[in-house]
Amino acid sequence: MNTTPSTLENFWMPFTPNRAFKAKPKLLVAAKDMHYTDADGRQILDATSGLWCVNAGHGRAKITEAIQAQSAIMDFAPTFNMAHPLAFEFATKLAGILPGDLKKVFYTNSGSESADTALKIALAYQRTRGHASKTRLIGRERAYHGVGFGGISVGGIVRNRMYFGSLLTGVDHLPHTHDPKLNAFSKGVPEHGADLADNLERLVALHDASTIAAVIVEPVAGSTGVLVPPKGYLQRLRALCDKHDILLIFDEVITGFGRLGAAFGADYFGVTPDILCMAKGITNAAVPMGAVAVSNRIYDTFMQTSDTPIELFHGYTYSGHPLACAAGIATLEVYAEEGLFARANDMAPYWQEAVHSLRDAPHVIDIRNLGLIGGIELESRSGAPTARALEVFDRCFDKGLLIRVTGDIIALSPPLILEKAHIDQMVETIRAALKETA
Ligand code: PXG
Ligand code: PLP
Repeated sequence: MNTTPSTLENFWMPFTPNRAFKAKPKLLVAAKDMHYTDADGRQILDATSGLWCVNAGHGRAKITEAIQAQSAIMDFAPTFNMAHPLAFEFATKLAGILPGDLKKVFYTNSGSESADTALKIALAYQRTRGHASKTRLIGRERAYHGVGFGGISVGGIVRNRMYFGSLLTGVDHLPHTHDPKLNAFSKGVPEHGADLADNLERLVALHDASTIAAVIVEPVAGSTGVLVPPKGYLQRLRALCDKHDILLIFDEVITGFGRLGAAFGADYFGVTPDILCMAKGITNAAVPMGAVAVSNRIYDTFMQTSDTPIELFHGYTYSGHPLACAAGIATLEVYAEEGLFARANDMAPYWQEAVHSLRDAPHVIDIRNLGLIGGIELESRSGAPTARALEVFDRCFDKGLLIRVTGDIIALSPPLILEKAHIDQMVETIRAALKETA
């Protein structure tokens, strides 16, 4: 296989310093289980599951074979006014593991589309049931809900918002839950800050509940640097949403499919939202796919009260793509056959101790973890935020380890199939890279 592209000029890379990358490219050419192979033939241990998505590890034969077989049987079928059996079969299988009464599944192709779809369903639901004034959407500071206009509007990462005009109107934000003064180096769920959920009362007092459609949160904020919700916070948010007749949306694009040691974050925290966003691990990332699960109550409201034959004016050409459904069904089988969600849960205590053993490494100012997620926050260099973490990223890659950095935070989310020896290698490589970094 020729692994050297003739030129790097034409691909505008997403969320990447293109100029720096093209001066010193990092190319991955193959992947199996816990490892990538890079263009130099080196084995790179994957501590990020690609981008939080390859939960069952890379190149799983069952998933590959399902995609290959389906692509030979039927490449594509529309799901507008038409469908194919796998789309229903996969929805039924997803319903089997989804929490509570979240049993109706709308397909998308990514997490961004899932976030925008969830917000649109929330708005249409309020209108359909006769609460047309409930149009306001509440997000959270430091949230990531992808890059669509809905997602960046309720999102809370300044650079993802500031270049893109006025965004959606009628959006407000809860404060984020990160409080290093009280919670630094918390193992698992931090003790302090459940009362931050009470900011929803403040927003209700400001806007009135009759104008608020939905609140959207990530159960654990991933992309912004692993912010674990304080003990009792999500429960409190659920209670306040119930009190004020506001829909609660969980964006489980990262926390879904075993990342926390349960099928969903909702299961882990024992809090069921009204709408739940999925992507990434839904197909083990082998074919792009996302989905939004809604409660039976929401779906039934559309079916019973819609005054038009089409109940929801929304959908994507590739909603329920046959290859994605085939990959998804095979993925759920791999998760179940190998008990990977339980495995993640069993591995979590070892993971926690290993990640927290970096507490005394140079530059480390906080460590956070939950399930098989780890966040290691470094002190920023004065005048050069992100520089230190990017150097650690490069050093780790040179040492055969793929990590993810966001700001000056190292975010880890390994495949759920990992062994203790992989955890040891990850932690020792990061420790060595930190020691070499000024
Ligand atoms: N919601 C959440 C909670 C996410 O984490 C999205 C939506 C968007 O999904 P798509 O498939 O449109 O990218 C995400 C994606 C990182 C990183 O390094 C995180 C994501 C994507 C890329 C990088 O933290 N999360
Ligand atoms: N743009 C144009 C011109 C289209 O015709 C379509 C779909 O038919 C879209 C965008 C939306 O594409 P998708 O359904 O893949 O999101």
